[in-house]
Amino acid sequence: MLTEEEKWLFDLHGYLILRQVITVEDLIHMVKHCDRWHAMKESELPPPLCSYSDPETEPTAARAILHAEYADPVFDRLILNHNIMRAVLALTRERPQHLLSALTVNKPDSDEITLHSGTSGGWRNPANDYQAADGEVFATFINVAISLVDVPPGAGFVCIPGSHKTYFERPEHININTGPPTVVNIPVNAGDAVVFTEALCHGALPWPCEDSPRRTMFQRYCTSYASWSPGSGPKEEHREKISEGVYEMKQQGGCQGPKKIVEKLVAEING
Ligand SMILES: O=C(O)CCC(=O)C(=O)O
Repeated sequence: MLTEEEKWLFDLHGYLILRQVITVEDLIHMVKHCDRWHAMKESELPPPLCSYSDPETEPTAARAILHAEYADPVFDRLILNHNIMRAVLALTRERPQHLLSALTVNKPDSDEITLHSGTSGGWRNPANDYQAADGEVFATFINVAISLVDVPPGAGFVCIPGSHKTYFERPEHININTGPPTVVNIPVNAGDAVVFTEALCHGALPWPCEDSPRRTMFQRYCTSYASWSPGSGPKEEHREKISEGVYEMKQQGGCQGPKKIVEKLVAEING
């Protein structure tokens, strides 16, 4: 699924940039829906859409609207996007579970997104692991940041390349503004995706454009047999709003055999 060079890069850096993973039509559609939903109050969002934090009570937090796939088929099919699944299937050894989608808007006055990872703070989350072995790369928790806008240099995603394998605690003075070679900014174009393991130390630089916000769709996947959180899995009460394949992709599963949707995706991607 991943080329030898992609595996080498992911092992070295902890992330991979996938260029132009969605069509221009889907991109335009997603931006339109993103702007429409982000203009709504929390109570106006179509269920089960909801925000991490209600903008009325936390106005400076970058608002992330969850579960867009239940409200629109273009967001539903994004979860099974072949260009993205190629990486997710390889990284999970064909045992993926879709955990959460978060359609996020960052404005110049949004709170800073400080450096963090699933392994920082002196606590190593056993469900957030990275390994390379048997000629493959393996990650149990993957975040895919699909940018819906062009992100200029000096804004957006930053990370400490290689930090997914770090043993030592990060010195306190290292932060999102530290700059290269320690903290690297990844400018992308609309339609590009950054696939990274949550074990990678990452954050984001403030958004500079007053007239147009940064819009990103974050898709989170884990290995289907890792118990990430008790509530993970499809929302049964809204089951009819998502496709059969996405429903299965959201289910937990054993490590023994691949899900049917995975077999289908592998056959389609391998052509
Ligand atoms: O805005 C970004 O690019 C960083 C987002 C982030 O830190 C996360 O999704 O965990």
